[in-house]
Amino acid sequence: MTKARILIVDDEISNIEIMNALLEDDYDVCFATSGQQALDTARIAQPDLILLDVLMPDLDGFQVCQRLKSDAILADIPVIFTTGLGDTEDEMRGLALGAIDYVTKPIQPAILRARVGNHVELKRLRDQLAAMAVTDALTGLSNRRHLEKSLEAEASRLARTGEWLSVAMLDIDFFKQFNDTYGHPAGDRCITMVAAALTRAVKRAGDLSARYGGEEFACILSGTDPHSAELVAQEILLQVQSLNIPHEMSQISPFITVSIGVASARCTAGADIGRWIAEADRQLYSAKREGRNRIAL
Ligand code: GH3
Ligand code: MG
Ligand code: MG
Ligand code: MG
Repeated sequence: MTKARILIVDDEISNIEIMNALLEDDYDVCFATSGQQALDTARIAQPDLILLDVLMPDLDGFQVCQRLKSDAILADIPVIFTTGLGDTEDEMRGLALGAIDYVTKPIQPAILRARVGNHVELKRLRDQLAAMAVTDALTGLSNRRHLEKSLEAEASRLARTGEWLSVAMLDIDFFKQFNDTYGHPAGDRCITMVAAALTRAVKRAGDLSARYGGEEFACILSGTDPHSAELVAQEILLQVQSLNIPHEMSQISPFITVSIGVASARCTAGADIGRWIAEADRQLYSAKREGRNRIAL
């Protein structure tokens, strides 16, 4: 397991040294000695936890916390205030700003380590949960919900420039017979291999592949016009064919194949993502009807 990263923010070097000595064996520690430097470093280092001094010249810890919490990229990083300010008001203010904990100086080594340990563990579990919520467990691809959310975000992003967006839907051919012939566990392995083939074919930044249902997949091809989408779909067909997964009961090939439907449209403000999904699905149905192992668009 990689070490969690902790950002220590304090305008007094001696405080940083004390905390670093307590944490450096177990964590990947980085530092900042001012509020502004803390914000810059947080953005670059993406720490798992921030130990934040309150009293600092210029931007103080409360202001830094406020800015962290109102920044979408940084808001989820847990913040523990470390401060000489011991009174309840200050502690309440810190917690109200979204800090997860508050420890007072002088630092009690065992307490600092225990609290840091607890919050790092919670952060790790939270990250795991967030990843699971968007991932298909069998294939490791995105799940359907994540694909739909991403499609919505991508379509509205591209609407500003009116760019093309294409969606490819694919479905494994004669998969019922595959399961019947080789068994359900082999079917699962086949689905996983097709997912890997898909990942090899769909790899541009902004693209996304998902398991849409049982043996159905969907891809977002961002900024991709119909011609380029067809090229990607051809690459998917090739990648799946070259898996050479035997399928003796397929009516069209000795190996596993897929059929692909592609929908392309220029993005416009407020466009419903259903139009891509429904059209790709219609085209997929055409590809099946026209003989399978092919693309319809
Ligand atoms: P077509 O060429 O028309 O697509 O024929 P098909 O047999 O593939 O038909 P369809 O797409 O309707 O069949 C889906 C089959 O996929 C039915 C189901 O048993 C199987 N399946 C769905 N999800 C899973 C899964 O997670 N694992 C396995 N092993 N099989 C699955
Ligand atoms: Mg200070
Ligand atoms: Mg199907
Ligand atoms: Mg099928």
